[in-house]
Amino acid sequence: MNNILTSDQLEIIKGLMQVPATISPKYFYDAKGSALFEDITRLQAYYPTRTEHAIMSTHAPEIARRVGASCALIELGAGNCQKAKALCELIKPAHFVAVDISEEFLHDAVARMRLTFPDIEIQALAADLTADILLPASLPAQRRLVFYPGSSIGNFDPPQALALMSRIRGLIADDGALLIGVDLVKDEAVLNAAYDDGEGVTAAFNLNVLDHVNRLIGSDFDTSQWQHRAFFNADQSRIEMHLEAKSNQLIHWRHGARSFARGERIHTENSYKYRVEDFVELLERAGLPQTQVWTDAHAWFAVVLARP
Ligand code: AVI
Repeated sequence: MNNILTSDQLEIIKGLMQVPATISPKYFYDAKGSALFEDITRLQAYYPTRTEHAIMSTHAPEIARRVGASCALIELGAGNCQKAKALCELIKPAHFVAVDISEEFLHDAVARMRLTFPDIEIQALAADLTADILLPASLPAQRRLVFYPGSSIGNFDPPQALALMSRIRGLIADDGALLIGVDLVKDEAVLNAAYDDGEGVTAAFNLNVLDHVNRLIGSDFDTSQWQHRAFFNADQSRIEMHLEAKSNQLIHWRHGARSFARGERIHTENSYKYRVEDFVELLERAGLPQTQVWTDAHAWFAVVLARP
């Protein structure tokens, strides 16, 4: 590591120096964190993934009919492209662009997609969704469907979520659409269990961010001295995840240090939960007023198709 800090290092150190300290949830997703997240999606307690999947399967014919064939499909946060695979089978797009922050992860997933769908033009795009999304120049000016599943929109604060929806509105022009999954407000016990599962997988996922940060800034966090905390904050309508110090400690990194008192927390993630009407209003404010909403029998999760 030389003396010039990368933007990741600057961002992490700035967050650690704040009171209370923060680490952006984007640092969850190193190779181990991505694998742990996949484990989370298979947990009984973590209902969002299977509930979204069930909604999409139940309403597949209607979704396909409303979306139409031969569009350019753009998936945000594509990851292993599993969700896009199911959608490609359903709507048979002419083009598919997989967008994700992790280029490495995308590379293999896109290679597998090309083998599965030789007739679809497939491209990978590494992009941070907090900035402008510059689609490949070679993508034809064709009706676009942006697919943003998994309720990842919940990891943005409402103003950031509005900004992202507005950028998506710009990407799809007047004839395109957005298909998005959003997690809904529900019984607190269900929410708390989903983010503090009995098997400790979410705890391992949260703690792993400290190992990743250690590698990124050369710090000396010892994960055995921290514990996972997750709870629903009803005032903010969000799950909050934190790491809480089990002892007083001084954490060093190259050219810096910070002390943490026992019980002090590092805020690592927010996961906002919406009421359907509030999410629809957000879409309207982003210029996407025509909406179709599908939910499950418990109304735990919603899949929304939104158009200008
Ligand atoms: C990626 N994102 C939608 C997940 C969520 O539910 O907010 C991340 C997660 N954090 C803990 N469990 C899952």
